[in-house]
Amino acid sequence: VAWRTSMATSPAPSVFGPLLFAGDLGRAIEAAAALGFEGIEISLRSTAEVDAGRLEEQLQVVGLALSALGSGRAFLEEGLCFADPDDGVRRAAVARIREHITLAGRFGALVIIGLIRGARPADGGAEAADRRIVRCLRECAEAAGEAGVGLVVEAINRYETAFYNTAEDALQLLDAVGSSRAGVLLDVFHMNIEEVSIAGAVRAAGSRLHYFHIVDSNRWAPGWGHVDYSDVGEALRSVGYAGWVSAEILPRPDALAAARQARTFVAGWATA
Ligand code: LER
Ligand code: MN
Repeated sequence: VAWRTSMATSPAPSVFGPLLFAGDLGRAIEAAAALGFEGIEISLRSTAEVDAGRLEEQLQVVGLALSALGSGRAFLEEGLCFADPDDGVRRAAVARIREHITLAGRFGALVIIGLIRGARPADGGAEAADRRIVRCLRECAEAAGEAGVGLVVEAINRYETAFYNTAEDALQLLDAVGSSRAGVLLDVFHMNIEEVSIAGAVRAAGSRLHYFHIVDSNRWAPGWGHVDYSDVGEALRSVGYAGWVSAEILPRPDALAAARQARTFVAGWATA
């Protein structure tokens, strides 16, 4: 197998921790290319944070792809989300994703639907919040379909959101949305908290697994925690996974050391 390896970064510093070289896209691109990554993933609050033409040029020079655009920062930093009872907030959240889709289309990248779903239902109205999420996501899936862009729904642990914590939850959301094109994103950090078995979750997602966040139990680079990655690799192979493995990891002990560990780790792991 040849999983393509990516590294998650951001053009701006963020309260969202597991990003490398956040605030310095140039440095992120340079480091990723030098270490042998094939792509970068960009966590974007808004597409206004990047100049698409310049990004295209920067990536082209070093031969990197854009694997995916993250969207959680729009929630964490601005409170935009699908679950919000306020129409205007939901519309703004969907508008952001539409902009992400347009930008992603230019690069053949996926768009990640994670925390943009929201964190908690307002006033305990879980079912109403859920209906809003499904409706918003349906709109995004339609826009993505028209643009030929892939959407991935990420399962996120219970401490960050009440909505869709496990692979099974994320698969159910896809079913509710009814999009055959959208897939799930599984993140080893979240799976370590939520799943009975990480390998089991990967197998349950099967061909609907379209993107994968590699990271260890402590959110450090893979290999620096206690996840059994040989199990994870075997599960990915068993479902014929052929997508990206993207390192969404804390910059510990520092960004460069973390990036180097992730890249070196994948080199050994993916061929084991
Ligand atoms: C994002 O990829 C993630 O893993 C979440 O914890 C926050 O969006
Ligand atoms: Mn993730």
